[in-house]
Amino acid sequence: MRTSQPKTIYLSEYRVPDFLVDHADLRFELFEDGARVHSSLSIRRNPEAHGQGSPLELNGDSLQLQSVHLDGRELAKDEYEDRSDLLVVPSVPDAFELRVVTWIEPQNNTRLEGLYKSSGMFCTQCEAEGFRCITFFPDRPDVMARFRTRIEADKAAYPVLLSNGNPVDSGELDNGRHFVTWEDPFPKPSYLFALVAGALVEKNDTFRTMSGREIDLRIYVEPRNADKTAHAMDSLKRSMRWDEETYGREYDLDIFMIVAVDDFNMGAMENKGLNIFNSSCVLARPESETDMAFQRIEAIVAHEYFHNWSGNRVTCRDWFQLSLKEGFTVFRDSQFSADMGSPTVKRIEDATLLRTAQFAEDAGPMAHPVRPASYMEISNFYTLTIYEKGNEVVRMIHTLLGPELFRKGSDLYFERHDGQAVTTDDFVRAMEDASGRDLSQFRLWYEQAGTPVLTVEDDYDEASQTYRLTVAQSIPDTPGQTGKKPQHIPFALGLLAANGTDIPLTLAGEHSAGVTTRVLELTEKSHTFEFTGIASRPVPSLLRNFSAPVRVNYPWTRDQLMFLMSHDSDGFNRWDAGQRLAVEVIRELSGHAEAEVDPRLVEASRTLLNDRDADQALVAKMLQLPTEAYLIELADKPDVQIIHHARERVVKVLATALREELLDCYRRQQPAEPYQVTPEDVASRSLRNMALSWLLHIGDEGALSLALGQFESATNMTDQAGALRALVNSPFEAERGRALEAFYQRWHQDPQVVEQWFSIQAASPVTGDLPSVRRLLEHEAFDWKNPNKIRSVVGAFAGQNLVHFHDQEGSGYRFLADTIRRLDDSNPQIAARLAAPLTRWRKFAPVYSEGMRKALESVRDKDGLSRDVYEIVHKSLAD
Ligand code: B3K
Ligand code: ZN
Repeated sequence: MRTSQPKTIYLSEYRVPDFLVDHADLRFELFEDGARVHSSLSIRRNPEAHGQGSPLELNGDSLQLQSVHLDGRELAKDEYEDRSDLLVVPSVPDAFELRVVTWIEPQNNTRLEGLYKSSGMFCTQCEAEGFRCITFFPDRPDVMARFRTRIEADKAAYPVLLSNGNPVDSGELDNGRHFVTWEDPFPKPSYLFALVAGALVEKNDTFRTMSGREIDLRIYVEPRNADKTAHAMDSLKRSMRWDEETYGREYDLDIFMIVAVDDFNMGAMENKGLNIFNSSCVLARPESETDMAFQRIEAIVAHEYFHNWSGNRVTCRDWFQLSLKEGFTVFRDSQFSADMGSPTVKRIEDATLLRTAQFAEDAGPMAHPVRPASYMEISNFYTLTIYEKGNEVVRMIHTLLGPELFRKGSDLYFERHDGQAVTTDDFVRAMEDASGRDLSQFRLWYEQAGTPVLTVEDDYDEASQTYRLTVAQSIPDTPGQTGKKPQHIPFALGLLAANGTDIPLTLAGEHSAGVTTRVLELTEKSHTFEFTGIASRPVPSLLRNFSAPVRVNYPWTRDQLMFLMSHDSDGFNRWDAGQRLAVEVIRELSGHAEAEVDPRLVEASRTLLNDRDADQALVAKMLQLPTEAYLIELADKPDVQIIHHARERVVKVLATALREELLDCYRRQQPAEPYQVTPEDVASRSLRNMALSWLLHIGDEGALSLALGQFESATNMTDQAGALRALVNSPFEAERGRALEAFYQRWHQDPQVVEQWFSIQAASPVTGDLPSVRRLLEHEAFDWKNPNKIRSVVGAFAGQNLVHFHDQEGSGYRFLADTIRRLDDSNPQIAARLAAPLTRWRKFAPVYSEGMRKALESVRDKDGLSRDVYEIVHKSLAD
């Protein structure tokens, strides 16, 4: 039981390490009842450290220490101290070899940190602090060592033995055992260490780098998944080529390996030369995975690959700098995805995630800057702020510098810091040095939490033909931060003339350059910009392409929004105008059951459905109504039930009014075979499945037979799951039950498909009531030890099925609290993640917030709470 409060770690207390490790020579003896780890470290005092006589301290977690040798001599028990989380050797020379033997139990490791077993294979997850669960080590990213790793295991059960780098030796041992030794020539922090042992099949390919080296590419999977690797392999080759062309970055080892494992706490991990992936983020074939999965896999394969430079060759000095690698790498992968598909759609997807989930995080009790100043448990800081806002911050630098200077900056950064562990400040400095721009005020984006709000006012003077725009910024207070300074914000905008064309933008005192989108730089609390030569009152198109992660308030009329929807040359803002219109219409209905749905929304949707010339990928996005989560985020003291019903009504009104157009759309949108994940085909499938789901929502009999036909004959999972989801959310009870049953019978041997089957039900307002969700937890395919299964039922219920989760009696909250308490002992990282929906309790109307608070308190009162959950719950309940 935890008796004391977990410690807070502060950035301001950062000290360089007292000791450095040049080499780490590891030997793993893997058995069914545990693993013996022999570690031999060449250690020396860090010449830059202050405490020159300081004792050696190595981190450890859940280790059984068997022996310690210093320069070949075994230390007596009184020559070191084994505090469970630290091995202390008080007296050591300036340079020495330390040999430590530990015993660990991977088969009992349910936290999935360090070395553990997943479906019979051994695998590791060391970021952020998992290496200390394997052996004693200075487990911090600024200690970079060269690793040599020998793995020994039973040959029949574990024919494949992998670690980072290149294989340098292998051979047979007694008792049917064998070994392989790997050597990684690049010094790396312990968090990038990886080991895999299992009965895996290998899928091969090669890649010729820009300098002509041939790289051996391998994807390792369990034999049952052998037909699901092609897409990841293609994605990997595209990523490698793209990083050469866009950033001049070439791969450095001779082998690049990916391994798929079923039990994994997150998506994937960029271990040097040996990426380990959650199966659901790497394995796909058209029959069993959806378009969304295909796109996600391409992006994650790219992300992990890009880390080889942004993260591995240049790594983080400490975990406060996490966004140095994550924000930059998300930026790189989103540029890549934009280049591979539709840039506008990618931008819409990124902005949607940011505005729905990161803005909510930034407005809640866990709000923190992109570079946090303190934490209790670093695992809690793999957040949307670090990743997605971090991406936006790098994107703003790209916008301010332009692509050429940004590339100069990234070249300088990689060159200057190759092989080093650095800070976000080093990154910004490289950008400054390469461009000559001063980014000192811009650095506030890393230091200040909270989402800036831009309030825009305008005024047109016909006599002088000038248009004046005043933009004021304010940044809300967040826990521990008040009275914030104005930030440096790139604010892209355009002005539309009455005929829908862009007006050339000339500021007072300038000569016209004919530019129609300008990036204004906001640095003060308020700015007024005066545009000249404006013949009539324009409609402003603000924050084009979402040029900064901010909220914009401007009083567009609904007619202006309709106008922007059809005329704005900025695709993102066409979409955004539609979202704003829909938000207003839904809001207007909230709590007014009898109010009419504004016919303008119906007409705008009709126009979109009929517009065959428009980019169908954008049309598909524009027709999607804002999610409940987004509507809640925008509202003050939201009433979830009211929002849900208002949105439902709009769907019903649209589906009823547009029945013919939807049927026509369904028939028209038939992508050609074979299945391809092009923006066109994805849009086509998305439109037809949307049409189907709207029509089934209103119980349309004609659509029912279309859905049943599609469900039976679909040759890809996007269409099959699309039909299933539409049926599940329809009033056709018998058909719904039969489809769910048939789907499970067909796919029960494929865990990834079963996860979809779980989440379609758990996220549905129709089938996802709490008793039904509880029944899913009893299902034969559910497994409390598998994070994907937990996410697909509990995560889908609490994160997407808002009408049931926010049941006014509080049953959904109590259920989530019970789940968190249950998981806190076995897998604290997953438990802490699941708590996110409850942390927002203060935002909601009292009828909800009371129950949420009580649920949090019941978690707080559990004995022996993990540090992960402790931090989240205590910060959420703090005054
Ligand atoms: N770097 C890993 C995330 C590790 C999370 C540890 N709790 C994956 C990624 O961002 O690429
Ligand atoms: Zn990453």
